[in-house]
Amino acid sequence: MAAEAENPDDDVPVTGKVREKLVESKQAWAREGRLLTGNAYPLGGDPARDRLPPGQTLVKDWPVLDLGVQPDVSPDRWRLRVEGLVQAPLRLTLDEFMALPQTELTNDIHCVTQWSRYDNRWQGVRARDLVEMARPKEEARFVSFTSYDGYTTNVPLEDFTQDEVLLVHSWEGQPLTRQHGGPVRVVIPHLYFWKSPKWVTRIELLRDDRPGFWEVRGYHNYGDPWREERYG
Ligand SMILES: Nc1nc2c(c(=O)[nH]1)N[C@H]1C(S)=C(S)[C@@H](COP(=O)(O)O)O[C@H]1N2
Ligand SMILES: [Mo]
Repeated sequence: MAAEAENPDDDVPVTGKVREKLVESKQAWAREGRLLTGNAYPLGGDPARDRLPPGQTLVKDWPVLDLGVQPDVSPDRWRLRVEGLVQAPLRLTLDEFMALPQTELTNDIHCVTQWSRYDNRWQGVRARDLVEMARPKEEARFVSFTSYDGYTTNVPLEDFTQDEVLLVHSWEGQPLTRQHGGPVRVVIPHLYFWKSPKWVTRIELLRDDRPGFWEVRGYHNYGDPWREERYG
């Protein structure tokens, strides 16, 4: 998977190989509807009452999940672009990103492979602030993310601009490690964690939705953990 070859300063070395077997087995699970409990909200698990979504198990450690490829994004090479249907496209260096207003938030994360982790303390920049800086055009409805490992995912713009959505550079007061997506990843805590791209470099605003890596391989297009939207 190539990084942005047309921009030499965006080019970062990638180590590891995409684990095709893992991708295949996750795809097969999606086809078979594995892990579904049939206890989804609104008939089962209730977000107002239960902190843990249906079918999830609480973990203390923070698992690492990716395609087997971990890009080595040095801080001086990292760029964040906000483009597409915007009036003022952004292209930020890490220093410029760190100089934006900072927010600290604590929230829970839920992975489709059934682990959840409570009380993750993040520091970063609110997604909404970034989007406002880029001045979205009227027609913008969806967001497509691209990462340095070639991973893509998608969410509606109105989900990306919710209060609790951050582009994070720190976790528990420490810089986000490379394995968890450092220097900067997205965290969208109200959706399954595959919707939170690590090593993010491009945020594109779109009129029409553009399903990402897992979305075209059988995962749900939206991914609400309370409704057990694991597969689509
Ligand atoms: N760039 C990128 N982002 C990604 C992934 C990936 O493979 N590449 N995997 C997704 C999945 S499936 C999950 S569960 C979370 C895992 O994040 P973690 O390794 O920090 O727990 O990252 C998501 N974001
Ligand atoms: Mo995941």
